[in-house]
Parts: sequence; C-alpha cells; structure tokens
Amino acid sequence: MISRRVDTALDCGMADTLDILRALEKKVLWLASWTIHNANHLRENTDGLKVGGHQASSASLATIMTALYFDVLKPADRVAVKPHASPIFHAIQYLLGKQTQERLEDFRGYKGAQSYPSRTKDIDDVDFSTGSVGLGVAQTLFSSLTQDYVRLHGWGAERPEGRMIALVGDAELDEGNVFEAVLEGWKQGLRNCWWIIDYNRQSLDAVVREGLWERYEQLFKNFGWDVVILKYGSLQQAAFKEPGGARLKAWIDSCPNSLYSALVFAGGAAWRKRLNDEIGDQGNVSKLIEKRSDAELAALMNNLGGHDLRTVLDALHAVKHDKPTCFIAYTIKGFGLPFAGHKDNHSGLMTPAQMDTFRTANAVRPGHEWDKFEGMPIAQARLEDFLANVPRAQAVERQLKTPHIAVPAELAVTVQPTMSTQTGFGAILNEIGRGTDEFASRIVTASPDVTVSTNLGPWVNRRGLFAREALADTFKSEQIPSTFNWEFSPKGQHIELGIAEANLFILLSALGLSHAINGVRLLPIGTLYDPFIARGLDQLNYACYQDARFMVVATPSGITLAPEGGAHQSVSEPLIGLAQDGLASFEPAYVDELAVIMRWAFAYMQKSGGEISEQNWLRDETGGSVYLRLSTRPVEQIQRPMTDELRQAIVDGAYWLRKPGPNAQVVVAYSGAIAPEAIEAVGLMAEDRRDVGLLAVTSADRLNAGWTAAQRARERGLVHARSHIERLLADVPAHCGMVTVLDGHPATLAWLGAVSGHRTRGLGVEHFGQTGSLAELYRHYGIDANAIVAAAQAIAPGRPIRHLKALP
Ligand SMILES: Cc1ncc(C[n+]2csc(CCOP(=O)(O)OP(=O)(O)O)c2C)c(N)n1
Ligand SMILES: [Mg+2]
Repeated sequence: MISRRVDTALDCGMADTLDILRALEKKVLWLASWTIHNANHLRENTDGLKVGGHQASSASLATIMTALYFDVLKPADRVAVKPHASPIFHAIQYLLGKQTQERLEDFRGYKGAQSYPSRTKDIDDVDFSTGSVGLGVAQTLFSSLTQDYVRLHGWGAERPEGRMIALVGDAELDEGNVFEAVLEGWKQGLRNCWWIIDYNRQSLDAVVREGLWERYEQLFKNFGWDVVILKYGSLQQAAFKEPGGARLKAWIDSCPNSLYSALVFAGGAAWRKRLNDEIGDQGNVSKLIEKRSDAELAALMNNLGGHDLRTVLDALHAVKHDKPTCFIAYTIKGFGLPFAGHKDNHSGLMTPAQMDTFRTANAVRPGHEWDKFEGMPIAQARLEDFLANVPRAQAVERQLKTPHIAVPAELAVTVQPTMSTQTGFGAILNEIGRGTDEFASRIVTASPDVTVSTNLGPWVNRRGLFAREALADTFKSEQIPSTFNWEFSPKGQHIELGIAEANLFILLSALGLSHAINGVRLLPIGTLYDPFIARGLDQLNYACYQDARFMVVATPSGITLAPEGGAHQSVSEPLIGLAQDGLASFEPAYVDELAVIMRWAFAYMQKSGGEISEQNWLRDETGGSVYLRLSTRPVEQIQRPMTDELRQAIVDGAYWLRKPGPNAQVVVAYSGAIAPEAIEAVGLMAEDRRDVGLLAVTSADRLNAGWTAAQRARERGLVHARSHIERLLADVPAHCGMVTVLDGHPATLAWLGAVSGHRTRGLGVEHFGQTGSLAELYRHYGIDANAIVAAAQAIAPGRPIRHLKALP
C-alpha cells in the first residue's frame, strides 16, 4: 500500500508517481554526488587526494529521503537528518527550490551549504541541526514531548500535529544519550516520533557487529515502540517466491555483515562465485542465480529494503497510529556509487574518471550538471508540476514566529537579611507561580531528579507536574503529610526527568525551540547541580548551537558546598559559562541582583536578529540562553534601592560595590558567593591601603564578551567604542594592583588585569575539592579574606598590611 498519489496513475500514458520518485531518487544521488565532487573545500589526505564530503553516508539514505521529502512528509512533520546525509538533504531542497546552486557550489565553503544541516546557517528549511551524532535523534523525541506539552496546555491547536522524525545512522545508536532519551520517552508517554535507522552496518572506521538489529528491535519494543524492519526490497521479495528463493533468503539471512558489504563492493561476478560456491549445487536456487546476468544478480543482492522505493513507501505510509515507531531499514553505505559497501568508504570520493562514468549513467551532459531535469526520463513539465505539489513544500513558513510574551517590569521577591541565591531563585519562582498572567503560564521548568534540592519545590507546589495523563499524589490522597505536592496533570508546568543531565539539555533544546517549531513561545528553565553541567555539556552546546532559548539554573556550585566533598563541587563551570557561545552566564552574589538578571533573561531569551548594542558591545538584541551559577551559601544581603543604573550594570556584568578613590592601590574583584570574603578583605586592608575598590562581578562572561567586541570595533575604526568593563576601570590608577577571586577557576576573572594593564593576581580553585567546613576549604584553596589580603600585599605597592594573619 503506497500513498494515493503513488497509487494513482496520474495521467494516461504518463509516468506514474512511483516512476517520478524513482527518477528523483537518481537525480538526488547525482546532485549530492556532484555537489561533493564539485566542492573546493574538501580535505586533502596525505597523498594529496581529496577526501570527505560523506558521499557514501549520503547515498545510504538517498532512497528513504526521496520517499520522505517528495511524498511522505507533511508540512507539520519535522526531521533531524543524519549529519552526514547533508548533501542529499541539500540536493532535495535544491530540487524543491529551497536551496541555491550558488550555495551548493560552495558546499562546505564560506557561507555555502553546510557540511551538516544547520538551522541557523543553512537557508533550506533545516528543522533541527545535527552534527554531533546521537543528539539530533534525541532532539526529535523531546520535540515530540514538547509538542504534546504545548497542545495539552491549549496552544497551537490551529496547526496540525507533526511527526518528529530522525534519520539515524546505525552507529549513532552507540551513543548513550539515545537510550537515556528512549527511557525518558517511555516514562512520558511518547508519541508521534519516528526513528528511521539507516542500517548499513557500517560506521566511520569499519563494518559493525553482527546481529545488532535484533538487540535494537528488542530494546525498542521493550520501551513501547513499534518496530518495522525493512530488510528485503521488492526484487528480493519476488525472487524469494521463485523456486529456490527460500534457500537464497536463508543464505542472505545468515551472511555476515562484512561479507555482504564486501560482495556489494565486488559486484555481480563476485556474488555469482560466492553464491555458487556456497549454495550453487542445490537445485532450484542454482537456476535462480543462473538466469540472471551479473548486473541483474548484483541488482537483486543490492536490493535491500532501504533502497527499494516501493518497500520504503509502503512501510512509511502503513503507519496510521501515533505510537513511536522505529524503522530498521537495511541499506548499503555508498549505494549506487563505485565504493558501495567498502569498509573504508566513509571519506571516499569518486575519482574524476568514476564521476564521468556516473555522469554518463545519469545522462548528464558536461556543463549541465546543475540542471534540475537534465537527463531525466520524464517530461520536465510533469516533473515541475509534481515538485510544485509535493506536500512537504507547501508549508509557507517553517521557522515560525511568535509574539513577545510580556515580562513584568520587576520580579518580586522578599529579600531576607541573610539568604542564598538558590533560596532567592526558589522565592522568585514562587512569586511568579502566584501569577495568573501569560508570562507565568509560559514558564516550564524541568529538572533531572533535583527539583526539590534546587529549590523548585514551591513553584511545583503551585503549578504542578506535567504528564499527559493525570496522576494523583498518593501521599496526599493517603493523607500523609509532605512538604511537596507531587501531582501530575496535563496542565502541570514542571517536567520531572530521571537523573540524566543529557536529557535535561536536549529537553531544554526542544522546549527552547517551541516558538520556531510549534509557533508557541515557552520560557524553559532547567535546574541541575553545577558540576553536572559537564555531564550534559555536548547537549548544552548542541542546544545553544541550534539557538534554542532557555535558562539553566546550576546550583549548588563550587567548594562552597563544603561538606558534600569534591564529587559535587564544581571548578571549571565558570569557564564553560565564559566560553560557551549562545549562553550568557551570570554568577550573582545577592538576591536583588538575581531578580534583575532573571527579569532581563526572560526578555533576552525571546529576542532575535538585532544588531550589537553600542552601549555595552554585547549582542543583547540577538538574544540567547542564560546560565545562572547559584549557591546554597547564605550571604548577608545588602538592603538597597534598585536604581536603573545599578540594574543595567548588574546585567552588563559588574558594578562598584565600593568605588576606588583616585589614589587607589588595590582593587578586589569578586564573583558570586565569595562576596563576604572579598568584603572582609577590603575591610582588613582599609587602614593600610588607600581608597581600596571592590568590584562586584555579576557576569565575567558578559564583561569579557563586551571587552572583546569593543576592542574589535576600535580596531575596525570605531575609535570611541568602550565596553562596560573599560568604563568601570578607566579611572583606576595604573599602579593599582588587582586581586580577583571566585569559587571556581581563577582564569574566569584573571583576565580583568589586561583590560587597562593592572597587575593582577587571580585567586580561585584549581584542584578537586574535598570535604571540610567552609572556612577550612576557603583557607585550603586560598580564597578566604586572608588569602585576598596576602595577594594584595604581594602585588600592590605599600607597607605591610597589619591584619594579614600568617597563612598555613
Ligand atoms: C559525537 C560524535 N563523535 C564522532 C563523530 C564522527 N563521526 C562522524 S560520522 C561517524 C560514523 C557514523 O556512522 P553511522 O551513524 O553508522 O553513519 P553512516 O556513516 O554509516 O551513514 C562518526 C564516528 C561525530 N560526528 N559525532
Ligand atoms: Mg552506518
């Protein structure tokens, strides 16, 4: 059963749709191969030969992608294409009029079609970026959950539901994150998700293990997926019905992967020899082999399910339910190309001579390589008509736009005399949770089993947990007292995940693209312990690369978590915050700062496409995601009015908590929960050092980014460009020493000395933490007040500082 469009002979005497699809399949493979062959940007290997471009990986999916893009996909469906199938994707989009010849000519080049499909850099309707294998796969699963979340909250009903589809390289299934996602999908009642596995039994290095399909089948079934195996193409299915066919089928089924691949590469004569050697004397099957020419025999043996359009179309169209479905499609890596099946073909390129043969086989004249209909056996008008009516191409806008969700002018919070930023975060969300406005309704939180310990509890009590089906809190119904109301419903606004930080970030990636995918803006917040960012780091990077919009709240952090010990203390995360593109990172010390930052963040998460602001040289108008590094350390709060000036400075990254005088000898710059030590140190130095300054750094990341951008602007001739940190340090005398300190890697702030050339000593944590009291650890790692004073004495001019106690 194939689609009606395929079933129907469209016009008497004219090619039917299956013929058109077959011709397009050939054309797609030609265009992708030509794109790669033609590109000037491929690596040269040590012999000076060009390699790369992923011709073989692409060819493996040519049939399936032809079936999908030209027939099966509906406009609402969204696809994550296996990264190295990018040339096939771009070729398809070119035929659909969504990709330009110019960009294909520049494939893998500057501003050309991207080596791996990119939402942000490609122009041809990429739904999800891919590149780091395994992540695009999981993205589809969480996008499906996001779609359900959006709809169950009453939004997006004006659009049809889409299927979230991943085209998966079989070796991608070695990535653990795929299975973490499958498990979570099962818990969350996943639907509308298809994973089509390109089971070519080859990875980058070689041919993969035998029998993996059986493990995959079992595994997916265990998690409630339907599994459809596309093993035999229609030629094979017909041959199996011939006398001797059963014997041939048994041989195919028992043939090891590497032998099958080797024979595919070797071709018809090799097939004949092998088959004759192994089963040739067995009556009917000999006839079955003998009656075929070498070419016919090769065509039969290569006719795996994933390369047979009719088989593929039938299988895809047959799915009428919304259960998650895994298709295991047998394919050949490099199908249709001279290196098909060769274990070394991953980076293989056709030689010019092979390309010429391929050109002839495709009836393409030299100079007409880019002509869309060149050499096709079907009339151009018919093809044009077909392409114009392809369902997938009917979507008007694939990157949807949404109105801005208004953010309150200020986020309310009662600042206690002493509190931690983590408590502050919980209190701010709790206040938001009281609201009935649209802003509050668009917030969705998620956490990998650390909801309560990251202070999301009060918010969850108010807004409930999300599940497709309501589930009462048994403790509540049994009237057992509990602080937390653990009730699930389709209206809940918190998604509770298992302990898998990788899943958290891919979920944030999916929730954070809801505006573009579902046309419904969500404001996602994910919480986790700061050190475990590293667990999901590639996923975080991926989410940022795709330009998903979310807030990561990482708490607790640093050695401040003293008794928890080194396994839970984070050291390098502030550097991640500094370096990660697409992520504005903050480490506030005070709760009023946090409220300002969060308010700004909710607006920032929604921005897109603006210019760099010349006020702070940051890309504020372009928007992005936000990382808040918080702490459980209670810190005495400063009771102060929040002025516009202070608000802006907090968001820009720093302000003077104590402005240095004109004769200042020392400046201390600190970030985060170490504030009391910095304040104490400044107090201790006051008698012996003049005009000591204290710089509160709320975002080393933004200070650094602004500084770099302003320098670049000056180098380009904008002589008046000044960043926020340059303005702050402008009046600090040149002889002044600077001590920077944070509970994290010292390099995060040590660069501050380079801004205006101040001699600087960067304090922080460089080695794994350990258990101890706060005072012991701060002293041990040299970030307590004494250490700050000692550092100041060492680098700044002046007499010895009296209060400096001997350090151990
Ligand atoms: C996380 C990650 N590790 C390594 C790579 C490098 N890499 C690119 S393709 C590939 C093999 C993929 O094999 P498979 O998924 O089976 O696709 P095929 O080439 O067979 O089409 C590898 C290891 C990558 N892209 N991402
Ligand atoms: Mg493979």
